[in-house]
Amino acid sequence: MIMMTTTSSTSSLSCSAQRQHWLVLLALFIFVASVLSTESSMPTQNMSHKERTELKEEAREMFYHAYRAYMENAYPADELMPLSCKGRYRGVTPSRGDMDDILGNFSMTLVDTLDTLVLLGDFAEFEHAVKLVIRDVQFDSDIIVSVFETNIRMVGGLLSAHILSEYLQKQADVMHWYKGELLEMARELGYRLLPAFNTSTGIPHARVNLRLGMKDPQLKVSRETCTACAGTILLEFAALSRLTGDPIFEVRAHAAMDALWKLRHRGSDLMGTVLNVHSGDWVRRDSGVGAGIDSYYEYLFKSYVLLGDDKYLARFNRHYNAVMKYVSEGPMLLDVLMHRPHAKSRNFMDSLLAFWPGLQVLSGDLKPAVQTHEMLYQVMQMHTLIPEAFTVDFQIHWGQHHLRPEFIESTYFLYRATGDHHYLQVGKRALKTLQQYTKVACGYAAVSDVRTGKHDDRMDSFVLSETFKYLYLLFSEPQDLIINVDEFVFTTEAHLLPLSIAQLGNSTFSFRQSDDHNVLDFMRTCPSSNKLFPEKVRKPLRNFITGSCPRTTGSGSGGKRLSALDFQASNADHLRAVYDMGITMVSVGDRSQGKVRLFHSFYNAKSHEEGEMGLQFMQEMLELTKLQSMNQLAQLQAVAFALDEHLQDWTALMAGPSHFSPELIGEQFVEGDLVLAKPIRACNEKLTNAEEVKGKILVAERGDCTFVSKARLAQQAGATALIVCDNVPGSSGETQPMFAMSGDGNDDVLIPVVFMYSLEFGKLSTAMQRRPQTPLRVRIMQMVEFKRWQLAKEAHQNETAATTATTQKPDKEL
Ligand code: DMJ
Repeated sequence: MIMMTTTSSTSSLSCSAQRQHWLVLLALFIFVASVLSTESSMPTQNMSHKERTELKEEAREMFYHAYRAYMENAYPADELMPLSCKGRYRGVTPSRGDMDDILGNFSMTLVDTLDTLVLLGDFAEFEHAVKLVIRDVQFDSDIIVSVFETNIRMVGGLLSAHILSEYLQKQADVMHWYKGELLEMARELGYRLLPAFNTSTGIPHARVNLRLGMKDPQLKVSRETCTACAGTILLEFAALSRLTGDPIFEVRAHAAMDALWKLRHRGSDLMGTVLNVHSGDWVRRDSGVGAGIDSYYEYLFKSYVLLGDDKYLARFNRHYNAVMKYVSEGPMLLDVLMHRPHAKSRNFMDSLLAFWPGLQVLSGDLKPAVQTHEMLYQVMQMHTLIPEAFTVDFQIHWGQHHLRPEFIESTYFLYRATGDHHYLQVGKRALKTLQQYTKVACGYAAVSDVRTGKHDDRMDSFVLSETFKYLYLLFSEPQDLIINVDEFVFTTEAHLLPLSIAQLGNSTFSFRQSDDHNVLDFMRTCPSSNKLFPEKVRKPLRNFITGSCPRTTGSGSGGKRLSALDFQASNADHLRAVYDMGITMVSVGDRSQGKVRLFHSFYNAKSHEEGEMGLQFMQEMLELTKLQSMNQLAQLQAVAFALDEHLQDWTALMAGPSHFSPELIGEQFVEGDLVLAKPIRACNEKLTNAEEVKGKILVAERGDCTFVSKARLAQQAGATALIVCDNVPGSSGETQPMFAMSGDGNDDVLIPVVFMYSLEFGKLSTAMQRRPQTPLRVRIMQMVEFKRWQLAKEAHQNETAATTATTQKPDKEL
């Protein structure tokens, strides 16, 4: 019998690009191991009907708290500024640069919010709000806006409100006065966006002037747009054409999609993120599923669902296969270069990609959806709120949190697909976290850095149109809702477009299969459009999200052997395969430490063949564990100090490195006296003891500002290194994963910077207090080097002792 123990209690640390490959491998492995140790592997507690109803009502209250704050303090502005408690107006409120291109002084938050009111069953407020929009909103403004944002928030908002107004007229016998005014407004706005489509490729410009079209002199130089910006038009424009009978919108949107498709890399089938609308040249060739491209994929798939055109499914499937081949790395999704897809182009993920599991659920590929969602959930638990971007070892890359909906959206779709109450529990946690950390007196405020929890004066319109809508839907039962959401497609801004739109017909294009799509391409994929007739797919979402692609095989005699690297502890098939191979898993010690012991026995294996496979699996696991600990040790830093006055006897405390400071490699070390920063958080403009700091190693406490800003202050004061100690009492590297501190992308910090948890730092601090008159001398180095140094010292002492022993006669005969 083979027995081994592995652990997930330490996390990988990243200091250099060369290590990226290992990091990916390691992060995957750690993820797998940690899945065993977290609540996700435990049977989820079912949520009672009572609790679910309470949470639904809490989601409703959250919506109203934000909605009222906007209506009472900001309307008719586009957005509420929740800290100043007033409206944000374009051209009036100080500009935030390009970010303000979403604002058109057209009461965006109210328009974006209309259909949420219907889902909440508040027909009176919906009717009132529709009247306000018809009365107050106008588009004839000399303002440059983003085509993409105006389309998804305004055109989409107006269209779904129009559809629901007509629906309520029939179903609830209200709003009899309504005569299609919102549809007319959507048509007008659509026309104002159309000049952006006059490019040689047909791919729309990123921005347009609402009054002057592309004649605005500022737009003369306009060239670049993002893939998502150009590829997230079709749902709204098709609905607009079908509802108004005016084909122009749908024609333009199809043309843009066709032009984009032609720009894919013919070898990899991947797309970049930024392109030139005139030449069609790629400006950024990074290819992932997050910022810059996200909703392009979403609209390919949903265009097929809404419009029934096979070519969009074929295109989606081609891209999807490419993404799963090159971008997907276990549960992670990492950008590659479209023309060199085997090379990762960045080592972090952005929070926008959290929509991807939701899309995978809709397309029927449930397993990877569950995995990526689980990873995101762990990132959320680690940082309280999902940061705008995080590294492959799940550290913060960009610390903002904009109250985005994507993670909750995926949670909702996963719950609908699986019925697993785990997703209700995840939703509950997300809801409570928003309540605790983002609720302010005047609405909900984004967070400028999840490390400090500091609020930002912004509440984007998608908070009301998406975040709270998906939260409410998650906890609702079908009978709570006036409409059957399964009969609708959710746009990327969560606006509802009915599947019946396809029946309105289309006079703009034929359903002919275009030549560049090989039918076999999508027969090989899952779901296969060969088996799924479009009408069937357009039926209730539930019907097409129950299956999942056979992405992994078990160990059964005919199947491929499950390797340790592929093993996913959250995958029931894998657990069964491992069991059949004669391997038993037992959690040891505290589950939170994630220690799992694996036993292998031929007697327990289903067959001799599977027993052999089990043996191989155990050997691979051992190799992985070895790699894991070697890698961790190599990157772990040590803060060493002498236990005696003669600097003979040294001990080392565990510390973590940073992504933004030079790495101490091999025999390199920094030695110096310790000095505490004044003030201890080192966030002010200057240290009050800057003179004393020169030439010493500074100690600062975590909190109030970023790690890198503390480092800059230390460097400015002339410190030779910085130790940041944790601000959470009792934390320790023995029980928590060590991590590498993230920076802000700049490389101006030239002194080494390390992080210590509280218990380890406590030991250092005790040593300092023991000899208050003499400064404590420490050495910062790689932990592995410290160990080597100690071994060499011991060997030397032994040698000396041996030499002495041969030259001196012992006092006693031994
Ligand atoms: C929303 O406006 C839409 O979901 C868009 O597709 C992506 N960004 C925001 C939410 O994060």
